[in-house]
Amino acid sequence: MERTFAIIKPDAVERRLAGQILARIEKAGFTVRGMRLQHLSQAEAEGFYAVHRSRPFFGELTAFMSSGPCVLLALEADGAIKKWRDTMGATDPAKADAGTLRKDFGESIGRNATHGSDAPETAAFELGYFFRGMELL
Ligand code: 3AN
Repeated sequence: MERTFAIIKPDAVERRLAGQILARIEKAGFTVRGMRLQHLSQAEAEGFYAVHRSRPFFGELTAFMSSGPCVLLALEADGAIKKWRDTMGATDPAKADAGTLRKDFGESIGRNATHGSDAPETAAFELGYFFRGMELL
């Protein structure tokens, strides 16, 4: 079993899509091991996305991610990291495959409904950034 870190982003929470996305997560076979509603500060979003600091969209990205509450999730499944990336679809909803979350719920490359760790090292960093060990059940 593997764990990955996921976010239901502020655009999706604001549009009241969190319940539908959680239902899709459970239907896909993930076990939720940690979950919290949190409104990130700009500094917390900047720390989370530190690897993207030099990208031109860093300011826009961190402003958006701190614009409203999001749902933070620890998800478990066999091959959870790839499985969750596949469930989300491509970063740009316009390029995402039919049936993926970003295709169905994303509005744009920035407001794309969900986040998922892209590798074991990032999953470990991201899970540890937002969850203490005793919060993961
Ligand atoms: P992914 O989240 O699929 O791994 P990355 O690593 O390319 O995608 O992008 C990191 C974050 O930055 C994503 N959450 C995405 O929504 C956002 N992002 C990527 N490209 C842009 C862009 N051109 N404008 C605004 N936000 C972007």
